[in-house]
Parts: sequence; C-alpha cells; structure tokens
Amino acid sequence: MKNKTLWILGLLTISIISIAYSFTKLANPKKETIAQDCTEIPNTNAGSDFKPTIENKSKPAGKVPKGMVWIPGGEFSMGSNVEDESLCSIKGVTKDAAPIHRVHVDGFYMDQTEVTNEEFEKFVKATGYVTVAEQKPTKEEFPTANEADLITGSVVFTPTPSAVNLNNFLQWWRYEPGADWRHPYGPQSTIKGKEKYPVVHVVYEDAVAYAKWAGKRLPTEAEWEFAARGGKTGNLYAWGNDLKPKGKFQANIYQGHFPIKDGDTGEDGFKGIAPTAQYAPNAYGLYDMAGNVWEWVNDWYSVNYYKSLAESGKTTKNPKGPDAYYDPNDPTEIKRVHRGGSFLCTDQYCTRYMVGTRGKGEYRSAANHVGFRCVKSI
Ligand SMILES: [Ca+2]
Ligand SMILES: [Ca+2]
Repeated sequence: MKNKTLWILGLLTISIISIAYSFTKLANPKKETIAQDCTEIPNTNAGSDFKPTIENKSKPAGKVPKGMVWIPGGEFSMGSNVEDESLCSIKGVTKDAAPIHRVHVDGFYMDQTEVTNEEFEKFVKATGYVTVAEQKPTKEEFPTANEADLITGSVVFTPTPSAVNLNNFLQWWRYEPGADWRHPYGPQSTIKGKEKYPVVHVVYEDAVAYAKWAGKRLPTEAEWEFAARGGKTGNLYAWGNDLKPKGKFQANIYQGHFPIKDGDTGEDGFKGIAPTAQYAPNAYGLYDMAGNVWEWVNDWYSVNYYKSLAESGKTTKNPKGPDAYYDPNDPTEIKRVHRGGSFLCTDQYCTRYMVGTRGKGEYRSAANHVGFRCVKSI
C-alpha cells in the first residue's frame, strides 16, 4: 500500500500543489477563522503597479466563430501584487505572479466557455482519441511502480469525514481507478445529463489534441489573463474588485468549511462543479474565467518567469512562456500553467480565482477540477 501511495504521489501533481505555501499558513483553526472573517477586506491593490490597459483598435472583418468572442488584445499590466493581493493579506500567496509587468498581446478569438463534455465527445467520436487518463500507465513513465499499480484512472476530490489540518492535500484527493472524462467519479459514474458541464480529467496533451482538431489552440498565459481582465486595469477579479458585488457571488467557487463532507454550502448556487455559463460573463463576454474548473494554458510553468520579464524593463510582445519549466517546490515535476481556480477554491485555502494569480500542474496529470478552453488567431 505504501508503494501505491508513493506512486499516487507521483501522479498527484495537480494545481492544488501550487498553493502549498499558502495553505501552510492557514493550517491551524485559529487562522482559518481569521480567513473566513476577512472576505470583505476591500481591495488594497488598486493603483499600485498597474498602468492602464490600452486595447488594440483593430477588429477583424468576417464572422466571429461560433461560441467564441473577439478579444482585441493590447497592452496591459499582468500579474498580481505580492504584498497585497490576497483576501486575507497573507503575504507570499501570489509570489509567483509578481512582479506586475507590462505585456502586449495581439487580438484573438476565445471560447466563451470552458470546453464542455458534449464538445469533447464530438472530438472523440470524430477521431477515436484516447485521453491520457484512459491509457494504462507504463513502466517507462513510472519505473518504480509495481506492475499491479499501473492502472488507468485519475485524481478525484473526496471530502474528508471531519475537519483536517490543511497541510496535506492527500487527505482529500484520491487516485480513482477507472476515473476519466466519461466517468468523472469512477467507472460507475457517467456524464449523461452533464453535457454542458466542463470536460475534466484531461491533461495538457488532451487539450492540445482537441484544440488542433477544432482548428484552434490553447491560449498563452498572457492571452488568458488579458482576456480575463476584460479590458479593465488592475482589478482583483474578472468582474471588478468586490468578491460579491451586491452580495452576489460571480463565480462557482467554494464556500463553507474546506474540505469536509457536506462542508461546501453552495452559497454561490453550486456545490461542486457546475454547468458552464451560470454566472454573468466578464466585459468581453467570457464565462467562468474565475472558478468552476482550472484551465490549461500553453505556457511552461516557471516561478521566475514574471520576474525575468519585468527585469527586461520593456513591454513584452506576445510572451509565450519560459523555455523551460521550473518549480523549486517540485524540481522534478514537469509543469504547465493552470489559470482561474476552480469550484474548490476558497478563501480558507486557495484564492486563485483572483484574476492575476497563477496555478500549475504536472503536464500529464488529470483531475476532476481541471479543464480548458481554446483560442484562435486571425
Ligand atoms: Ca460553489
Ligand atoms: Ca474556469
């Protein structure tokens, strides 16, 4: 069993790890209470290092592809302020998203929603594609694993029976044999009736394969953030600076005590994952740029990337990410960037539904809170 656990550990390199340094600061109940009490702290980030977003003026002629919107691109300030950008003023939470730096992206079309089960099914029917989660892991990829442990499956969120210390995510994630995009909770589960839900249990290469088939591609991290900000400058969220304008949630995240059974109160309208487009879109007409499921983007993850761009002192044109991945917390893991947070993000644990923040995931690891959306260049 120990070997299996170790093997699972190898697979469990999903975006939750990206918040390792934040949850250690929220590990004891006292601080957790503080976290719950500080959701209404006003934004102290505005006006810091952000300079106005300048949108490109040009617009392509011709029809907008179905289900997509035009994102004009332009120049904007990307990232977050490490000192202040946290609901609870916990310094360091968004360290990898600092410093704020100036970027220009060209215009592009973007899917209005996360790719849904029904869309992904069309792709699989047309191509016979088999996702990574459906493929038997090989000895080559996991040389230290027992043969008996090399079974298809994916990682599924599993609430804990009672309150737990938040410093060990293995308490609420399990490797579920037979879990895949068609069976999000294991072989007995189905996506029947969930056609409009985002597809999950897809890894980076699955997302790339879908995008290619659809005549699209994955966004760069800069394109994703430009689009998520909706032409606004320096906001905390894709919709503005208040988490709940007029007391109303704007995204499917997590309320209540994380991660215990029945702990998710669903105050935002949904316990767990939701169909796409259940909340108002941002200013560009994009849904769920915060929450619901994390979204793969094309960039390698490097903790130092933003710093290197900022140090250049220039506006970076169409950045495509670093040449190599680098995460000092997991130096052997090969990671791509995730953006937007998920239905599991909570102010107690992971506030990465904030628009300037980042997530990351091992590029061949799937889970039931990670999906994607595509873009298209003109
Ligand atoms: Ca929710
Ligand atoms: Ca999302």
